[in-house]
Amino acid sequence: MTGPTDRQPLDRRTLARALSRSANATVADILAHWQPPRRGLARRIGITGAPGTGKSTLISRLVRCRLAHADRLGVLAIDPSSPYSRGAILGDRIRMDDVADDDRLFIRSLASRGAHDGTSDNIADLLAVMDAHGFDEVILETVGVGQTEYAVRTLVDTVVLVLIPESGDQIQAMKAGLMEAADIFVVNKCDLPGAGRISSEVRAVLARVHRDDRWQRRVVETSAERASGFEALSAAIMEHQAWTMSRRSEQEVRAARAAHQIKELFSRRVGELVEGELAQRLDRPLPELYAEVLARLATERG
Ligand SMILES: Nc1nc2c(ncn2[C@@H]2O[C@H](COP(=O)(O)OP(=O)(O)O)[C@@H](O)[C@H]2O)c(=O)[nH]1
Ligand SMILES: [Mg+2]
Repeated sequence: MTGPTDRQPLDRRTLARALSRSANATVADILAHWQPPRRGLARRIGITGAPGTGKSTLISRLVRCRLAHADRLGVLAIDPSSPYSRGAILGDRIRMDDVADDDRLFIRSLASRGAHDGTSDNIADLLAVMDAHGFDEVILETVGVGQTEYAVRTLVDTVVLVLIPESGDQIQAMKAGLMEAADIFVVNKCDLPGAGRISSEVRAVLARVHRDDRWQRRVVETSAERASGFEALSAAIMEHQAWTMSRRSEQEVRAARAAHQIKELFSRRVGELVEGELAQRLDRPLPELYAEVLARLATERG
């Protein structure tokens, strides 16, 4: 998947502008600015978990390991509460000086429409922009609030769920579906007391929750404080990537991503109509409304 000779240098300003535009775009804007993927499939790694579990900090450490495997590495954080900037995660002591100036790395945090209610319906569009810019790998940070994990599952190849020693109650309450949605479980901040107990609890839950694809889910302990666990996490990601890629062709992955994006675009376009032009006319029988939405869509050109 790597091969630096066949691509143009990364145009950071164009990319940054395209991402900002897509974060707030209407469906018509997205279609008007669509660009084909520039190279082979980028590996997509989703890092999800509750706010404050240390995802941004973890990613700033993980990118050092991932740069060994990518000539062009992107990080997209759909979490405006701890934005990245060049050199630091804003509001955080932890610096990323030794990677922030690396030309192979592009980091951006964005507010996503709906990010707070966990729907984040335009993440697919943002990832498509990254594809158009020829990344080898994209790491996506999302706040895990239930719904997002399921959306993220279909958008990325590898889902990493970040937990911390204080997540005890969360694990008890965790839905089986959530445990199924993740491929790798990180017990982060393992410098804090109780990390070992959480790891065992996660392993116990995993032993009970069956997954029919038979991937052996990993539990990895990490700590930015102790600078430990990131190589192990990176290795687990590689293992899962190899495993998943050996089961799905590039064509199948592309088709799944396209299916997700087209469904999102239609759902949003219908939302735009229902909340816009049709808002005053919703008191009609459902079949009539449906027919009107169809008729309107039929007059549109993508
Ligand atoms: N003790 C400890 N604190 C950490 C660690 N990693 C991050 N933190 C702290 O946890 C807080 C939240 O981190 P952040 O990366 O913004 O979390 P996010 O909201 O999940 O992205 C910050 O104050 C970090 O300094 C760690 O490994 N150990
Ligand atoms: Mg964050």
